[in-house]
Amino acid sequence: MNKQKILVTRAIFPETLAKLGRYFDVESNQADDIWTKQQLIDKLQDKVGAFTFGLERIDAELLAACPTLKICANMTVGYNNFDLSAMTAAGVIGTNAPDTLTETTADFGFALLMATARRVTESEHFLRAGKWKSWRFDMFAGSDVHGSTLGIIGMGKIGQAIAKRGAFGFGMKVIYNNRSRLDVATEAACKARYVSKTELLQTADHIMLVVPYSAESHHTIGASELALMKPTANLINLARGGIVDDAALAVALKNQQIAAAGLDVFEGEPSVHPDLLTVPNIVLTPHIASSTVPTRMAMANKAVDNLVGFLLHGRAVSALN
Ligand code: 8YV
Repeated sequence: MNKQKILVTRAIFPETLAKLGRYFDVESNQADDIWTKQQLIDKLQDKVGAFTFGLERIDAELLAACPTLKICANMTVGYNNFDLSAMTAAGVIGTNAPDTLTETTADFGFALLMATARRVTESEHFLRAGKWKSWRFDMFAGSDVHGSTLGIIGMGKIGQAIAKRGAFGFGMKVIYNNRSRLDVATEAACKARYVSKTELLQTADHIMLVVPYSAESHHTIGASELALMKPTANLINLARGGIVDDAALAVALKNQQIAAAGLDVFEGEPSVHPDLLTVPNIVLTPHIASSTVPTRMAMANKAVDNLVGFLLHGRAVSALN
């Protein structure tokens, strides 16, 4: 029997392609070309499945042009690239990769928080530029992490893993805001206290954003929220571009309205707002929070399991619709 045809839209581990090749006739993109929407549509013409990376907009227009498509399997947790209602209407399922990157992303949240609070990249640039001539009492004096107040906006699995690191690893007071309050046992396990968004903005020393992107969470942090933050506070975004109004953040950083920011995600990435590149009190990374080899491998394996589960056995392991 002929194998079913699938498309892998970007470069991936050779092991992942080998695994997929056991079950499917695979067209891959190891050159890692960035396709236009029309190129993606053309490549999907005879395919029943797509291995996707959270970067390809799967909407009504694409679905109407790809009648053979049955499943799009993101190797990511976030799935704001899927128009799920259009997919459901077209009879196409979307899957994501839950429970593969929680701890790795929480680790990175702390990497960004530590680097931001302790001005790691700013001081490294200074050193590399040959500007370090002598010791000075306030050289790159930052803010403490231990014992401070950590405010988490978005208390899903990653938020909870960050809360535990803060409370138990760094002795931080953890407050959080979420669409719905956690049950008492989960709050106790994270040693976290529910507060209003306003209280969180006004009292946290470090604010960590881990909410999924949606129309509702667009610009969760804009000029008015930044105005509520302490002038000594740090803001960390490892959720999605668009959760923060990057232009407003650049102004707040420039005016030292807040102390510093650590950003792994950007509005319109891979483009970065030019003003964010010129302020010194910022740590910038290119959307790498989940990027360790074992975690990226686990994410890829989950997408494989979804494609195999659905196309060969009629059941995806983590269907979204
Ligand atoms: C991905 C992520 O690397 O899984 C997610 O939601 O944010 C990251 O792990 C990213 O989505 C790639 O597009």
